[in-house]
Amino acid sequence: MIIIGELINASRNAVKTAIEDKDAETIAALAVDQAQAGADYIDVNAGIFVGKEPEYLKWLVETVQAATDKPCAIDSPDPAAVETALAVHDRVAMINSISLEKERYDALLPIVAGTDLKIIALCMSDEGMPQTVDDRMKIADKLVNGLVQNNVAVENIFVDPLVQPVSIDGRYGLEFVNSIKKIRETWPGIHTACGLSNISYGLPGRKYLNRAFMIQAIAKGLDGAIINPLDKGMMASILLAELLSGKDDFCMNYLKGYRAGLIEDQQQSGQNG
Ligand code: THG
Repeated sequence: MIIIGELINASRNAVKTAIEDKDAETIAALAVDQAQAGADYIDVNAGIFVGKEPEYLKWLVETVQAATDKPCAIDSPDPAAVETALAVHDRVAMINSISLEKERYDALLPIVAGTDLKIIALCMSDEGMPQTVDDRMKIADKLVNGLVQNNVAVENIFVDPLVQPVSIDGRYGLEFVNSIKKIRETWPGIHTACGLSNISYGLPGRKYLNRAFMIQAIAKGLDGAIINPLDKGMMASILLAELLSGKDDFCMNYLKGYRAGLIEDQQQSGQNG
């Protein structure tokens, strides 16, 4: 599983304050903690700051890079902000994300064309949110073809079929995981990713729903996720699902996680139970 740590997001109050105060120490600690917990990419999102997003995103990238050796996932729909952040990024970044929304697509495509950047392709268009597997596949088809025709390797594309709350429509979970399966069958070598926690929006007991959903998605082939890697219960769920889906040769990752104390009753350990 390719883990994208979600915690450096200005929609979280502590992060919003840290950005406004240019408090590099707080941001650096979030980057280091997530990297140590297993994050492969550190998501940076300053989307709530209208007008200042490019400046703030650049500072976040600089601060994260000074603190860890992990690359960033640059989380913005604004091509100007992406470009500013990329200019100071000194490793292979992930762009989060391109979509089929025309303005965003037209501006981001030239930025990623012919590069070896990792790119999340979000299944969203100007026609609104996709509902079914078919809706998602139609958007994914255009996104993947557009990227490949512009010399982006299939292996660098992460299709995000878009998670929507199961409290709004009881089929949203199913449509999502079935899309994961279809995407992985349609384009061998392609990756998938998602922001998972939307599934539980509007319901109590969110972390349990998120973990169960993660297990179902991994069973269908999900291999990337934007999550809180400090949630030990979620990290345990990932290890268990990958082991049971034939993705953990000789149980190596499971045993490593066990030794690190992930596989235990989270309530008794007092961690994120
Ligand atoms: N797809 C893609 N990118 C995305 C999303 C997506 N980026 C934004 C979002 N969705 C994913 N990122 C977050 C970031 C923070 C939170 C949720 C999703 C969040 N965190 C908890 C909080 O603030 O309380 C903290 C985590 C915890 O303690 O459990 O809410 O769908 N491509």
